[in-house]
Amino acid sequence: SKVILRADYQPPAYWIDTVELAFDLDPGKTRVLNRMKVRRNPDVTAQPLRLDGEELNLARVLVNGQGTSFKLEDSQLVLENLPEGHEPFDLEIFTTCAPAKNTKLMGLYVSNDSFFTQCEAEGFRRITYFLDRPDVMASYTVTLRADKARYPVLLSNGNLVEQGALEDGRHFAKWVDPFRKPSYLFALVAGQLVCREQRIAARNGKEHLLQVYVRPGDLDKTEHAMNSLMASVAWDEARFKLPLDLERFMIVATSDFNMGAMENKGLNIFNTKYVLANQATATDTDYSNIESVVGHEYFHNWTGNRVTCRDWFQLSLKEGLTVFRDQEFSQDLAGADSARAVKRIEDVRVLRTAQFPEDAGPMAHPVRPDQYLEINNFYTVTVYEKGAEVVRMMQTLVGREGFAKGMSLYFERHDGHAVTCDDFVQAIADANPESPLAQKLDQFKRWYSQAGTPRLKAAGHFDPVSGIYSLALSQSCAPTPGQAEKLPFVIPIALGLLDANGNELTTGMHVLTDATETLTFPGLTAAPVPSLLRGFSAPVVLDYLYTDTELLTLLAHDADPFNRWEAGQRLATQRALGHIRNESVAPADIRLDHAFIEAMRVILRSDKLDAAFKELVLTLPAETYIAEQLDVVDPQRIHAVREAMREQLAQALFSDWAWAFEAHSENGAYSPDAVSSGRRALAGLALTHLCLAARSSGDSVWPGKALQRFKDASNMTDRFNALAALVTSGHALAAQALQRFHAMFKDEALVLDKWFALQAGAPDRGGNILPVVKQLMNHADFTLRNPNRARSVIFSYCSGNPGAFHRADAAGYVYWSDRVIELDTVNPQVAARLARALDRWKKLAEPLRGAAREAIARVAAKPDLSNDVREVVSRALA
Ligand code: HT7
Ligand code: ZN
Repeated sequence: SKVILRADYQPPAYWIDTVELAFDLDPGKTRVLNRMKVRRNPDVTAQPLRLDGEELNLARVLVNGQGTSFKLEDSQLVLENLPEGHEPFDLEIFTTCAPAKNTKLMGLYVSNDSFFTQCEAEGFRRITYFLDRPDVMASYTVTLRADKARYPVLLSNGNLVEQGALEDGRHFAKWVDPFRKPSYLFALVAGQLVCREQRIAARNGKEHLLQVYVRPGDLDKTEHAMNSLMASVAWDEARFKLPLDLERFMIVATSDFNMGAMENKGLNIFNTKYVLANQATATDTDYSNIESVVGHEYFHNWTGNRVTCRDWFQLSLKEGLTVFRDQEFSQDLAGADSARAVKRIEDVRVLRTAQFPEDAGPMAHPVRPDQYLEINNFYTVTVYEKGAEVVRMMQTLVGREGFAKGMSLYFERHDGHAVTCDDFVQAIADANPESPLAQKLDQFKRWYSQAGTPRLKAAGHFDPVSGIYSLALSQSCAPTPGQAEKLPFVIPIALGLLDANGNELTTGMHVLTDATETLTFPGLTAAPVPSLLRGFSAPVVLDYLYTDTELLTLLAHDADPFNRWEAGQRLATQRALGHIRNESVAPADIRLDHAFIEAMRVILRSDKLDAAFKELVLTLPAETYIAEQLDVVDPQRIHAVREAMREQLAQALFSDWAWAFEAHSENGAYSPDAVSSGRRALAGLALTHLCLAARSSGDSVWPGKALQRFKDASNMTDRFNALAALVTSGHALAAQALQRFHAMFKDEALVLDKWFALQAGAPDRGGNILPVVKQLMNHADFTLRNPNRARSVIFSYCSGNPGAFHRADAAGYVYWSDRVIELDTVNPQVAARLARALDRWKKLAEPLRGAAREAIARVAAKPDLSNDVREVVSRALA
């Protein structure tokens, strides 16, 4: 295992034109016959053919029907005596593998007695020997054979061309994919599945068959996924003129899956979490995640599948672009401007709480990384979410129409090919030659090559004599691993100026390209309030020393809803930081000022704002976000201060919360639309605060109401919010509610995940959570082998509950290292994600810092670690 460098890219020495795969599916020993047409790449000097393969048993290799000599070297099958010249030759390879033993869930594996595959990024080599790299695109024909009673459904990519019975109760199905594809998009599924079907007609009148496959019993949870798929097809046609290019498009759900979903051509495979929903089992958040993941995978059909990546360093070519597309899709579906803004705020919240820390930590890497040891470690928030922000900036710089034109040019140029991030930016720029993107193209590309979050400093000065307001801007970017010096970025800054009464004086867009620039605004009579980086127009940290008065003006009046929310977050963050730093005041004695509380009350009571927006404003910044604003971090203090602030808001706004709860609780028919889900979210937040207030007052009215609501709720959102209100407020009624919840949903795996996660993520009171987590792991329903279940307990504690995890006695860290080591033997990908929980250990206050280092060193000292975990822990210690 060695580090792979982007700079070392070489085109393949051979091309594989066609692949005929025949599977005899058996959980213990599956036989795979792989017949390929291979030819030398005329552009590359002659060399042996090196095929990738992992955990395969090789039985036979034939070249043009004849046996041939071969070597097995470092997980590669090396063939030296191949026909000369550039004519295609037949290569036949027969191997077996053991799907039932495959706990890594990469390649071919068994889940609930069905077969599934996961080939991205390098899983196809666990199925057969192959040039397992995305720039080798081939045409696939696949024959599946299996026991008919046990595996009645046999699926692969493309179209079903033949099926029938075989001897001994077996049957077969033959699938032909009309599109050439890289091996990572190969898929097969076999098992006892049922499906919801929908026939649709495209704009050109062509018919398509859409199918969502699930286990028998789950069919009543497929309507929303199907609706989301139909909406995705319609949206891509309407917004980008990109049609569905297949007669048949299938989604299959499995409960054992490393990630969210996979865009295999015509046969998407999904984690059940992103397919199954009905009002009794899924929350509004689940509904909205399903919509965006179904959209995301569908949109990959063009951005990823029709045009794919030349190599894995270009991953953001498909992922950043496709996240951008799914974000736009969800915004467009949300409808009203205010609902779009809510979605934007949610996306930025993810970026700032997850990606900004990544960009400041040991795993920081450019959107287009330069090196990796294990590519699975680079399916990151940087490649995905920051990548999406980079695409969004392109749209901002060329305009919405210009961007659509650029997309068309991109497909005109590259359809059917494996290309690079540069090719994408070039197409968008070439379609918009007058745009600031085209004019600053090379500089813009630094967003792909330089890691780290830029800091944008802004300082205003008003000269009452000349009436000129000047805004001095400067940008910088801290060093990241391997990149000491950074050059200036192209930063689009959407801005507005408000007068002291909140009236908008001017708005505009400035594209900052130099390290420092000063903007001037003449003709003013008083110092304005600047509203900067509206809509979060660039993924940067904005440093502007806002006064409370300015922030209160923005919170009350800014025409840009994002910056309205942002002003509220800044007010809260400033207060939290002040209290965290002032160690002479115990969290219990913290007092929030009148101005802040009143501003929050006004938002909560507003008759102009949507409930969803209010919920976002009234939610305090996350603990991880607050931690990023500090040089030295004491997670327990951050937690205590944030909790104290919540309790204060709970008490000070008690009657307002009570009003909010009553006014937003309704018992009409359930619908997951933006307005209804916003109302439920606000009612849920209100109930949490009412239970928190009861905590200090000792009053049991609201906890009693929460329990009643928990029992009576007609949908999972209300039920779960009520349960969470009891659990997070630490009320005695929580125990019976939890017990009842488990009894109600004992057969619903995804609901049990919520039950586990809620307890592992609950606020720590006197160190009680770690013992709870250990108990949960002993629960009959717990298993380390199922990634969703492992995440629901272990990740909810180690990554989702900093106040409980960072214990002074270091027991949280010992638990973490034990789990990383244990998980690594089962599923290295999941283990490596868990390993990232201590990424930011260097910021921790002593003695936590030393204890965390020791725990990481303990993992690193383990021999035989996977590349996945090895890469994460060695970077952390570097
Ligand atoms: N493109 C998909 C990535 C993915 C994946 C990667 C590594 C290991 C397992 C995986 N499952 C899915 C998901 C996506 O971005 O759409
Ligand atoms: Zn994706």
